[in-house]
This record gives sequence, structure tokens and C-alpha cells, in this order.
Amino acid sequence: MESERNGAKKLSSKSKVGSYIVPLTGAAALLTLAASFAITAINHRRNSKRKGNYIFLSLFHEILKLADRIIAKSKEVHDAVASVPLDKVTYKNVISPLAELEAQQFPLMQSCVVPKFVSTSDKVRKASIEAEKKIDAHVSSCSKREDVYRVLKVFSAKGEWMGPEARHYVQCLIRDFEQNGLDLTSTKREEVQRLRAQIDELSFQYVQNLNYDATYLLFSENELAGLPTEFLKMVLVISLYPCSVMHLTWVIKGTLEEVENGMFKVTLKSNHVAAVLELCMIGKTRRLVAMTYGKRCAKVNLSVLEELVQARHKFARLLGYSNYADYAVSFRMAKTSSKVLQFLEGISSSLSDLAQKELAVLKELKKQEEGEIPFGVEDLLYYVKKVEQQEFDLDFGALKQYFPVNLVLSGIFKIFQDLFGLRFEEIANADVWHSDVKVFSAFDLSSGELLGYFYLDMYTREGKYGQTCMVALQNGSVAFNGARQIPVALLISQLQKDTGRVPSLLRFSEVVSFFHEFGHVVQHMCNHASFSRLSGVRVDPDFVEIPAHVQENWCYESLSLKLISGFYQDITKPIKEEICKSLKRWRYSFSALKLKQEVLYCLFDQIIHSADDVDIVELFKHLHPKVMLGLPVLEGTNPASCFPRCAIGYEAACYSRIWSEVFAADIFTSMFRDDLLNQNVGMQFRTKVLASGGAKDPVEILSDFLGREPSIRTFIDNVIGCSL
Ligand SMILES: *[C@@H]1O[C@H](CO)[C@@H](O)[C@H](O)[C@H]1NC(C)=O
Ligand SMILES: CC(=O)N[C@H]1CO[C@H](CO)[C@@H](O)[C@@H]1O
Ligand SMILES: [Zn+2]
Repeated sequence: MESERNGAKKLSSKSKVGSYIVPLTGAAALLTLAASFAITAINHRRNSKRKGNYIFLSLFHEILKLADRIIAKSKEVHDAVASVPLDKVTYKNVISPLAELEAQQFPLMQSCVVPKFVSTSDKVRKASIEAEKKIDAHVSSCSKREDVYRVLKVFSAKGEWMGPEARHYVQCLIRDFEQNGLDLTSTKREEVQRLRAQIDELSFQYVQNLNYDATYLLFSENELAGLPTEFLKMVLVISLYPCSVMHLTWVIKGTLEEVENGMFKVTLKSNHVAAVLELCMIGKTRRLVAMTYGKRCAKVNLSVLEELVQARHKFARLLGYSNYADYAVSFRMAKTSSKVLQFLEGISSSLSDLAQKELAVLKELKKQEEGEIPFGVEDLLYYVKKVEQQEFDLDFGALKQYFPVNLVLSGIFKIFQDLFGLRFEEIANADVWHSDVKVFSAFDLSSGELLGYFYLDMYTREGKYGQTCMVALQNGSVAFNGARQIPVALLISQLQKDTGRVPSLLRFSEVVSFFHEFGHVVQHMCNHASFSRLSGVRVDPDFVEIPAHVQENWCYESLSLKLISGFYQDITKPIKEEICKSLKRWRYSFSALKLKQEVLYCLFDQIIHSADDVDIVELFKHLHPKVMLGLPVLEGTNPASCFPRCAIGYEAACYSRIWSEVFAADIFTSMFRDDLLNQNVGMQFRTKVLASGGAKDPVEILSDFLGREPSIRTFIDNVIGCSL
């Protein structure tokens, strides 16, 4: 979870993704590339007349050189734009060159940056990291160029006619500069830039502090009762759905350190902590672990967070916002911080009754097991797990046998192809970085038009990035002369490769996360933005997760589950009906409580970022029982270090995950649930939601598809309807 910033779809900053293959399309792109960067490999490939107009560059030793060329070219274009006389600025000589530069350079930047995730060579990964630093520094310096900003402002003031997408694009360009204070007096601008640097420095310190926390506790075997015997010799590695925190799952891997006299060392890494909280029968142990975890990096780091929040507020005020949350939310679907608060409070209060009932069940169970000791937050995970074991006949270990990788993949392909009118075709013998990697073309089924390409790099291997995520290698766009560049995506996942007799089997959580990320791939393929930048996730992070969340739902419906499952020794035997039903109920089990706990963090995050001088500790003490049905916060808890997401990476935006889940539920339930493979609805979704290019307001997009405004009601009804 911590590394989310760096992951997946979250690889959002333009230099965070790519590959040492450069898939480019269209003769125009090819020529531009060859001409501007003079990479010999291209000329070589140009003659090879490959089907589909794509080429691959293996730039292992060229990464740093490529980065230099990218920077040189970018400087050249920026200089040219800056030198346009102010009375001669037009779309063609100002906006177009910048848009085309972005579209062409993005895949090249990705070629520099993505090797750090997938390359098999240590040397290449290092070069890739270095190249990324160079590129980042350059990009950051570009967004401080006053000369370019001045030309843009003159262009914008001239009021030349533009379509809505172009208008939006120009606004985004200008906004980038203004976030660096370019519209302010020079003293204020320096202050903005100083604050930005300070925020980066404090964030770095905060993360370092958490990472270097080496606190551990020692327990005897008895005190750890409940943890499986093999666990005592093992370390648990938690794997979270990259875009969801609702369900934790863990895999056993490595060894838990046993120190002298049979005592075991439990560190405060989230994998150890979650395992103890979920499995350990001894209430005292759970409490001690939870308390120690809540206290880590005590006093001093609280001041790091306080300073960080203050610096953010100052930064936002200089830019004309009343507080940081208003600034951060203004670029998102939610628009204002008060809307976010209202949303969170709405969710929390609608779920209070159900959460009360859920809590009563847990309390009763604790009474039976431990007597009259009061129920605390440290008991939540343990008793939830316990009830789930009793309630649902779900053996996730055995369930795996129904998800052999090839079957899951072909099932997922089938669902997406049928639903959205697509056709995927594998490209044989493609030039790739590892023999496991596969490449596919995606076509529109009825017209046969080539929509894009995607790579699947599915299996874990040494040195590969450790999360499941979608990475954009090239974005769709249309150049001024009408030439289209098509999207290219890469899906990285962490499946275990088969061991000979048994094929690779997926855990259910892996199936869901694969489905989710593949949803992003399809979203990328179907996007029809004219500007590379607007086809990305930088536009509206509240909106961009919605489609993938919608698609996760197919993993919980019997009809579609049966399409993606089959017993590995006899794939004609799909998963049993009762299991499908259990999975669906399990999905919502204790969801009111779980959601409330998440709402608590989100409220905390939103409040500290929307008001000045909040006493962080007091706020948390006050919020905790209020949201969590009277359960008090654990003694000594330091909220500053409990929710790293609020502090770094998701500041003022923690709500976004619940937000997208809620609206995704509305879409799925109202439009798809009763007819899972209805291509008419699927096509509507594809053309209205997936294709939309970021110029249109997300609420408008969703309303257009739903035929009404999106609402939180359906979600609440689902949660309540599927409860115990
Ligand atoms: C392309 O899309 C990705 C992800 O969808 C985004 O992060 C990136 O910023 C976009 N590219 C450009 C040039 O903005
Ligand atoms: C400011 C600072 O660095 N604070 C501390 C945060 O917490 C860690 C671990 O407890 C300390 O080592 C840091 O000094
Ligand atoms: Zn996602």
C-alpha cells in the first residue's frame, strides 16, 4: 500500500512509466522519431515492414543517451514557442507544437523509465532510475519557464476559437505554470517554489522515518497462539489490491526471526502487524501490537506532519485558495472540500445502523471467547475473520484450483471482448524484454479498426516491480495534421509461474486485481482523447478509477465467474454455484464497519487539510469514537504515523477510493447487473464513458450514461442488502 504512489495507474507523472521498447505507430511518428532522435535501430526496423506499424527499440545501453535527446528536443520546442512574437501567436505555432511534443515524447520517456520496473538487468534498472531523475528535473524546469507562460497567456487572451477539448488542454497548460506561481509577483513566486521544496523535503523525511522504524516486540509461542505453526517460522507478506484497502490477503513467504529462548520477533511492518491482528487468539498480544504500532515514530514525527500540513496550507493560499484541501480537490470530480466532507458524512451516517449490528455480532463473539474484557479496535480484524470463517464456506486455498491462469485470461478476454465489442489478437514472435511477455492488438469488432496494443508481463521474477498495475506506454492522440497515434499499454502482474505438473493458479484476490487492472488496459485502448495528456490519469483521479471498479463486479457474479474458472484438472468443471454466492456475500461482509473505519481516515485527512491549526491528536481522539460507534482510540496512538496515505501521496484525497467505488456501484447495479454481457449497454459505456477525453466534466459523462445524476444511494442499498 505504501508504495502506491509509485504504482500502477498511479504512475501518473509523465515520467513514471514506459519501456525500453518503444512502440510507436503511424509512419508520421516513425519519421519524426527517426529524424529527431536519430536512433539507428529505427532505420533498421523501418525496412522490416512489420504488420501493424509498430516497432520496438531495445535501448538497454541507450537509455541515458535517449534521455538527453528527449531533453534537448523538448528544450528546442519550448525555445521555439517562447520566441514567437507576441502579436503573432496562434494555435498552430504555440499550442500544437507543445501538444505534439508531449504526445511524441511520452512513449520515449516511458522507454527510459519503465525498464526500472521490468528489466532483467540491474544495470539497466539503475540507468533507468538515473534517466528518470534527469527527465523529472527537466520537466520541472520547463514548468517554470516564464517566457513560455507569457506566450500562452497572450494566446489565451486572444480568444482564438477552439473546441472544448483544446480549450481544456490550454487551461491545463496554464495551470501547470500557475502552480509554480508564475502569475504572481517575484517574491511570492519564490515563496511558492520554496514551499514546494520544503514540502518535498518534509515528505521525504516523513517516509524515511516510517521506513527506518526498527521497533519490534518479542513474544513467546504461547503469546502468539492462533498463528499457524508454519507462520511462526515464516514472515507474512501482505498483498493488497492496489486500488482497494477493503480486503487484506496474505501469502506466506520467508522466515519470522526466532531469537533466543524461543521468543519470536514481531516487527511493526504492516505484514507482521496485520497477521497478528487477524490471527492471534491472545487479546493481550493483539492489544500490545496494535498499541505499539499506533505509537510508532511518536512525538517528533507528529511535528513533521504538522509542519507539512502548514506548508501545504501556505502554498495553497499563495495560489489563491483558502486552504490546501480546496486547492487539491478543485481539480477533481468532487470539486470542493465541503462536498467531500458531506459525501463522507453521508456514507458514514447511512451505514451506522448496519455497522452497529455488525459490531454487536463481534462483541458477542468476544464475550464468548474472552469473557467480559471490553471490545477494542484491536479486536476488529480478529473477530471479523472468525465470523467469516464460520459464516462462509470459503477455503481460498482450495478455490485457487479453479483459477488456472490461461483459463482466467481467456475468460477475461471473452468478457471484455463481448461486452465492449472488441477483438484481441496475439502478436506472435514480438520483440519483447522477457520470454514470458505477450503482446496483443486490440481491434474494434465491427469496423476492424486497430485501436491499440497491449503487453502482458504477468509472472514474478527477480528484480521486477512488485505490484500489479497498468502502465501507459503511449497515449492516444491526434496531431494537428490529423495523424492519429494509438494507445499502447503494459500490464504488470505478479503471478507465480507454473511448476511443471500443476499450472499456474491464481488466488481469488489476484483474479480480482487482474480484472481491475485489465479494466484500465481496456479503458486505455478505448480512450479517444485528442491530447495525449488528456487521455491520462492526470486529469481527474476521482473519475479515472471508476471504470476499473465497475469491472471488478464481474468477479462476483456467477455467470461471469463461471466464464473465468474451471477446475485445473478438468476445466469443464466451473466453480460451484454455492461458492459464487458465498463470494458475493463475503465481499460485503462487515462492510459497514470496514467502510466506517476507512471514512474515519478520510475525514481525518480532509479536516487537517482544510482547517488551520488543528490539534491533530485531539482531532483524532474526537473523531474516532464518533465515527467508530463509540470505540475509543487506543491509548497513545499517534495519528501522524497511522495513516501514511493521508500524509503523503493522498493528502486531501484519501476519500477518492470510496468515491470511485460508490459511483462504480451505482453504474454496475443500475446498468449491468441484470444483464452482464449486454453489448448494447457495454457499447454505450465504451463510447460515453471510456472514450471520453477528459475535456468533459465527469459528472456530465456519468449522467449522460446513467440518464440521471450519479448517486450514493445504490451503493448504500447494496451494502445493506447484502449484509449478514
Ligand atoms: C498518458 O497517460 C498516462 C496514464 O494514463 C498519464 O499518466 C500520462 O500523463 C499521459 N501522458 C501525457 C503526455 O500526459
Ligand atoms: C524528525 C524526526 O526525524 N523524527 C523521528 C521520527 O521517528 C523516528 C523513529 O521513532 C526517529 O528516529 C526520528 O528521529
Ligand atoms: Zn485502479
